[in-house]
Amino acid sequence: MKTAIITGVTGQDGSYLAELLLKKGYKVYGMIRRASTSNTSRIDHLTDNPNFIIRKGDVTDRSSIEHILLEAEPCEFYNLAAQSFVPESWTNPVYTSEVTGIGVLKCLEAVRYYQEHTGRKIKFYQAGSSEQFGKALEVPQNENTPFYPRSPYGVAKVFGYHMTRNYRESYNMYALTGILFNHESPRRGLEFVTRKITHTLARIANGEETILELGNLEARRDWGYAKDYVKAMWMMLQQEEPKDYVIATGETHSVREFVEKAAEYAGLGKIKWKGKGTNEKGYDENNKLIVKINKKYYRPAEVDLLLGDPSRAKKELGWKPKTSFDELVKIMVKADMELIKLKK
Ligand code: NAP
Ligand code: F7E
Repeated sequence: MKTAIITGVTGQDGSYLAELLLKKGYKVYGMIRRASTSNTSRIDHLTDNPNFIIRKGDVTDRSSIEHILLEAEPCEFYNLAAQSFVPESWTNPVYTSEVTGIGVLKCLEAVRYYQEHTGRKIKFYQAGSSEQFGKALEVPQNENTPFYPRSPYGVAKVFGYHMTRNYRESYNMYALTGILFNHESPRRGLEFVTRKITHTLARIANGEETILELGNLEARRDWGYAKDYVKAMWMMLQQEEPKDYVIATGETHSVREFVEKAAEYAGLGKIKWKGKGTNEKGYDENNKLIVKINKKYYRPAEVDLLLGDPSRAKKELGWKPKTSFDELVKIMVKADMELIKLKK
């Protein structure tokens, strides 16, 4: 039986990856950190599985990583833990660097030490991000595109990427970074733009008096489906040779397009836009105000256009995204419509 450790198992990707590995017959150790109230809603359905083991830990505490390694004796280690919300990284840049950047180094050091002292080998996956490309120096972005991060989060991910590569090259470790473009799902946190849109529009469609307040409608992202993307993480670690891979759909859409599509799926009709810039407003088919702009959602430095080129992953891993942009929006709207109705 193969054993894997997942840090960040309570998050969107961690929960899907845990499901995938359990289905493949793995024993999965999920690292969770202490919270004053329960935050395990994404993995509660897995806790009855005897092959799913939860252990307390924190990637800023190397000893906690070592304890889990010694108990689990894994063959794969997926480091998904991060302070992953970009705006928060301007509010708490040092904290973000400690978790999202130095946390990677602590995992790598713990794995290196474990390997040296036990003689066992571990395959290490680092959750990299398209935010490493930031103010992209070429379009589309591939594994050779230079990095130009635009937030403390992006900088921390670049640090994690270089450390992972250096541990691979210096210590001959099987360690790689998946450079994943945005991927979404009904399990996405509510503050990220896609889920904020689908959840708020579902509330509006359900008769709640609320307005969707957004920032930059023109920002463009390459959005895929998280379930497709965790498969790519696993596929990367099944290769003979450790290599970094870009995982993306190769398609880009604006925040505006996402809102328009989501409104249609939520039964609010075609949005009519009026006004310009921060005064722009969106109305549903009954001329009810449903979208407005709030300056506070603009960022100090924006990443205007991210578009990935997943050719290497297609060729070498045989991976390709299965879920289209339209399907993704539909899945998310449907799930939020059901969730809101359940809550009522
Ligand atoms: P997420 O939902 O925000 O999950 C982050 C996870 O990290 C949560 O389980 C969180 O635990 C945990 N965590 C935070 N700080 C920690 C610490 N100090 N020690 C241990 N665990 C900690 O993120 P996601 O969307 O699943 O993304 C997974 C990874 O991929 C992250 O590294 C993210 O930066 C990266 N990434 C995501 C995307 C994307 O589009 N989703 C794209 C590229 C890269 P709590 O539940 O306790 O907060
Ligand atoms: O923003 C614009 C905003 O917060 C997307 C993380 O998983 O993917 C994610 O980072 C875009 C930005 O994701 C609002 O300005 C407009 O241009 O959903 P987001 P992100 O910053 O791209 C990368 C790959 C990661 O690695 C990260 O961990 O949408 N936008 N209005 C808004 N964004 C938010 N959050 N809220 C708004 O109201």
